[in-house]
Amino acid sequence: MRPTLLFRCFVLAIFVIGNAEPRAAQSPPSVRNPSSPGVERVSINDNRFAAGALDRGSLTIPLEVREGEWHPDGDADPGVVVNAFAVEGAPLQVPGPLIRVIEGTTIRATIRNRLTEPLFLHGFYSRPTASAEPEPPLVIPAGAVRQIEFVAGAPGNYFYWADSARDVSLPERPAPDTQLSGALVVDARNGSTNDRVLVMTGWRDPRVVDGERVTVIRFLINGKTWPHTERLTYDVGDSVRIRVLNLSFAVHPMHLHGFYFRIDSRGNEHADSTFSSQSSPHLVNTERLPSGQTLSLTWIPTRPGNWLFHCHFIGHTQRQLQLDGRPAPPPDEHHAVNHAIEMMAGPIVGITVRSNGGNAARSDSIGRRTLRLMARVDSGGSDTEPAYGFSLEENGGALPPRPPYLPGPTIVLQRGEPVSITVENRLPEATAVHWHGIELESYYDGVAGFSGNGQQIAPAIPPGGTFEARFTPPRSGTFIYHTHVDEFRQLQAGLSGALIVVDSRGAFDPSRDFVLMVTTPRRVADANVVLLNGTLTPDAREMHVGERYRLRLINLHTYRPNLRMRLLRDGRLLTWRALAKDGMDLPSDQAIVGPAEVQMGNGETYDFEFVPDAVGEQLFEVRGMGGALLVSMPVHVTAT
Ligand SMILES: [Cu+2]
Repeated sequence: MRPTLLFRCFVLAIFVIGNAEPRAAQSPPSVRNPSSPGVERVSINDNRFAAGALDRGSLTIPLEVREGEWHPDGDADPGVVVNAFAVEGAPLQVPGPLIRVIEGTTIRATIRNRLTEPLFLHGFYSRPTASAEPEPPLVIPAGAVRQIEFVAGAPGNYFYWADSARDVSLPERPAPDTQLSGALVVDARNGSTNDRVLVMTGWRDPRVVDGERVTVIRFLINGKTWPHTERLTYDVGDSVRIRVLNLSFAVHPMHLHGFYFRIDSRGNEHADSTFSSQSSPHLVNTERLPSGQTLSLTWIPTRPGNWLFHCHFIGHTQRQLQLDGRPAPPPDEHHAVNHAIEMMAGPIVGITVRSNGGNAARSDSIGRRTLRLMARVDSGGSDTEPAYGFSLEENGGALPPRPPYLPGPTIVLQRGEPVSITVENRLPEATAVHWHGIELESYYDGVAGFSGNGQQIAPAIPPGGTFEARFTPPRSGTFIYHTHVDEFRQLQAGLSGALIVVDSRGAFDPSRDFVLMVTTPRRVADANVVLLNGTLTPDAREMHVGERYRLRLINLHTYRPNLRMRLLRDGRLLTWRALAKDGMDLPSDQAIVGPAEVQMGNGETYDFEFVPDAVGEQLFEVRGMGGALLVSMPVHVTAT
């Protein structure tokens, strides 16, 4: 194992913890080896089948809570003891049994508490609630059983959850209670049930290993971590419908590779808002999903291949400590070939889209604009905190020709113009580049060891190697290019940049087009601030009164999913007009003027139009959770 891995595990423990401190472990870790004799195994619930018995408008569902051994990684890997729900007499399930009924159905549930502590049960009530708040929990003493009857109200994605011993909020539950969660889906009378329900949970266990305090963390989708999560399979042209419920303790900005998806609803435990079919579509490729929130999405895959749907909080998708607190085992020597399977973990779903027999789009290199993107070692790095960066070459000389290579050069492409970008790896380690937000063929998508189709899978680029990516960007907007190999390390080292697509190449004017990209500082010592366009101290920019400026905001930080970007004068927010989200132009009813502030998860981009109306000093600032100022950039506004 490289020394950097151990160091990174320590760093990760700092950065993947959510906003609520878990209770310290009172007892030795409850980690069990596979197949501990006499211990009940928890089964994985893929949420495809509703639990309970339906009869003439009533659902009868007998539930109980017991203790069992759950295997969040592979089935042959160690497990941990957790409390979980089961249909009475049936195996325990993580996530809990799916309760799914048509609106108006009466739900008759019994819940038996087989734990030795009282159970606090949340979520068994009609929606919407009278108070517009979640209803208080039902307390079930140890060993007791309770009956609950309620009518499933408004259609939507809801959930139930519980904790034992003492009642805390959903994100504050201690490790053994984190999997006491299940989906409660209420379908409209005429609604389609041809969809998938993905319940995201989290598990974290603080403990002391070899005298050091560590926190072991897992983020799951339907009870498993990548690569053990279910692989979803569709055909080109299918209508993919997915309901995502974040019942974990952290924010997950969920990113789909290669396509936009339509957000159809957003909700929480007690309320859901379905966007009207009359309103304009909400099209994104990344949606920030805080703890306790839900969404429904629709997506029609039009290109075959392997695609990822994953959390873009990179700390969550990095390999974690083993369940007992020891460092993750070293990756196989061939991980450069098998990167996606070996080097990623956590809340990731792989989606295979099968070709429907039509010819795949051809991508020969005739008539393509040719660029060369070089991943290079930058100045000022160290073994534990490497400094990497990109330089860009077209028709000869590279920009920049020598260090520093931070920030990554902005790549400006023209909509509809075929491009070939050869990525050349001059690093001492493997890498690959993902074209984040670009609608392209899977093989060029940049997830080493995963992107591609059938037997043709894109490899990582070994040191000294190259990979040619070919695509034709179909729309103008603000996108990102970044490494998709060993991302926590390589992104922090500097391997990212802005990818701007414009209607015509001359349309990009850096004096009016402001790319404002936030990334992680290279040194952990700078972790209380962030980089804006590659620097902690950005130079002032100039604007003129009455002119139109396009602000292209990008959050590509590895672990700050709550950044607030603001534009102020004299301490007061200015106003701007929303133009685009994730590179997709907003329909006119969403392209509205509002206060110049936006909250951004990792992997999101937003475009705003700003017209200064007075001379003076303005400030663009980036703040974190709790309002801490992370970086700021002065803007001088002068007369035209
Ligand atoms: Cu996440």
